[in-house]
Amino acid sequence: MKKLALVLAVLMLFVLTFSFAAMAMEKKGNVIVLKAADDHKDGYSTVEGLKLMSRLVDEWTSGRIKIEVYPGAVLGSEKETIEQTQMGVIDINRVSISPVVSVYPKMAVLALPYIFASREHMWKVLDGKIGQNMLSEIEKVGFLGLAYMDSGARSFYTVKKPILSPADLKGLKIRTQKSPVMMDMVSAMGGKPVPMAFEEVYSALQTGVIDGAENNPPSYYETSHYEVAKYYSLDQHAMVPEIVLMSTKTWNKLSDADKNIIKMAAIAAEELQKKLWLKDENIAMAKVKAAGCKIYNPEKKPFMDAVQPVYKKYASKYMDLIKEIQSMIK
Ligand code: GTR
Repeated sequence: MKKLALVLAVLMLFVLTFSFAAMAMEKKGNVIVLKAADDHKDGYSTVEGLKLMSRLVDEWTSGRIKIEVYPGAVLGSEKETIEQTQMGVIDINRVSISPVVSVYPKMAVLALPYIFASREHMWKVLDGKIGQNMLSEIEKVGFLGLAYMDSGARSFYTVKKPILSPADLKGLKIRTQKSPVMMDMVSAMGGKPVPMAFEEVYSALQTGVIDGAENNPPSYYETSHYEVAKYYSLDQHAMVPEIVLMSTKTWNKLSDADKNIIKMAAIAAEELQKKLWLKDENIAMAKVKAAGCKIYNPEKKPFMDAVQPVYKKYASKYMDLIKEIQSMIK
């Protein structure tokens, strides 16, 4: 009996693996159809980037490769879509680097609090050897990176009182992305991290399940979190880049010429998104101010001091990398 169960389980695993592999890179006649996921809504800069990528690939392959863009987390929440990209169920996926850390721990260095001194510093690292090597190194875990996108800086927003220093976070339940490094950061500052899917945050803020969350201005605005958490403290604790992932299962089935086209289109998407980002940040800040949100600019030093334990934790493995990133500030 036990043997039969084992045989059945192995058979099931085989069928599942086979069908997932078959799912990667769907073909409709001679046309290759790729699914691209994003947890932001239509109109958000990252989605606009993916849509440009789709148009360019269509044009450059004369309609031989189509990229269907699915915004609004319709293919699943960020963590789920990362897993589905590893399995090849989703071909292309634009995500924040924070949750990628769970499957590729080295990426934590790019999500560390205050690791980047400015947007220029961040892009110098991403466009340089460190960032570019990581795009291909992550292939080990089932996807490669095609391009990065901008996500500005993340800051805290809360329902009942503003966060003016780490002491104000004491005892507060703060939603984090499903990411060890973001949870470590909130704990180090004295808050209680509550990992939760992006789509669940609005109602969690509304019902008091959490006291606050943290994100960049365009996300704070797009999700309407500003309606329920009106105190926005620009401590700018993390500039976490975003990444466009491509399943290796799909990638390996493409010709070199098609790989090149997809890579070039992703780079064009990155360029567009970076431009849109700057505009969207200003629009979001203006909108939330007009809606009556209270904006604060707390002194950053106490927040920087508070996150030192996070550096200690990651330094044991990635000290050289951290030092190299820090040496690129100027
Ligand atoms: C945003 C990011 C999303 C998601 C979200 C979150 O800044 O663009 O992909 O990671 O944060 O906090 O879950």
